[in-house]
Amino acid sequence: MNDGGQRRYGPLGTTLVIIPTFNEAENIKPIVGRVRAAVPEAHVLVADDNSPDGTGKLADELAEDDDHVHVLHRKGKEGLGAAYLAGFRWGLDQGYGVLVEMDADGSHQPEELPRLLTALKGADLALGSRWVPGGRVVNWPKSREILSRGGSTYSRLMLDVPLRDVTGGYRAFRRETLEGLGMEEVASQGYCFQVDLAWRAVKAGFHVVEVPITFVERERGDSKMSRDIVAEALWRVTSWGVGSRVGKVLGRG
Ligand SMILES: Nc1nc2c(ncn2[C@@H]2O[C@H](COP(=O)(O)OP(=O)(O)O)[C@@H](O)[C@H]2O)c(=O)[nH]1
Ligand SMILES: [Mg+2]
Repeated sequence: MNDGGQRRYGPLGTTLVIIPTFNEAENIKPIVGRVRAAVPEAHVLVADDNSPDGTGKLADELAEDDDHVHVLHRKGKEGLGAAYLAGFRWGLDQGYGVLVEMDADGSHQPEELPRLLTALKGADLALGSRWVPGGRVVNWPKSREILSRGGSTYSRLMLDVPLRDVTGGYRAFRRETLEGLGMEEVASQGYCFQVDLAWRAVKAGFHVVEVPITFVERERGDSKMSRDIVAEALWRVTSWGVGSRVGKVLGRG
């Protein structure tokens, strides 16, 4: 990772906030409204996996009334990672300069987005971080906190990634960063998708900064977190870590 000290960063360009949804009918209108109020110049893309609860239709209603709101209808539930990749591709094709990841459930507060974008002015990627000084979590059971902190620490040690919150999903990318990290090869889902992208950005030499955020546990709807998502992250991170160590020993580091 370079320190960014010598780099000159170009202007940010227009921001697209990508919100992946699966069964977020109670959350979609409030979250889109909050993004539009917090950063009025930004556009929003809802990437919905054909939610049975009608989230996609509610998003269409928002898009009808607001030319800054767009909807990507996907055929079925394929996981968070696939929804983001499709959203990124859509945003890059449309020419957006900044692509933001944000959950629909209010955990990532739109009111904190201006701080992420300010940090991105001097970086390639800004990560909203719960585990740097000033970052925190509200209403999380201790078990989730232990899992999240443990997952970040394990990933940091396995992958040599100098970041405190590697699994977080509130992030702002410059378009050049997404274009330069080999997005086409990303196959991981869930938390692992976030680790994968952060690790790729660090390996590609991009300047990654962490911005403290207050993460608020969802009040409405259900979490899609599952044992499978945790298991996927554990095995992938372990195999990447072992693979990269073996590569270094063989001189291919
Ligand atoms: N499009 C799409 N969105 C998903 C999928 N799984 C989760 N999400 C969304 O990803 C965001 C984070 O998921 P969430 O259930 O809150 O996970 P948690 O915060 O780790 O408990 C929410 O906006 C979900 O609606 C999926 O398979 N497809
Ligand atoms: Mg959530």
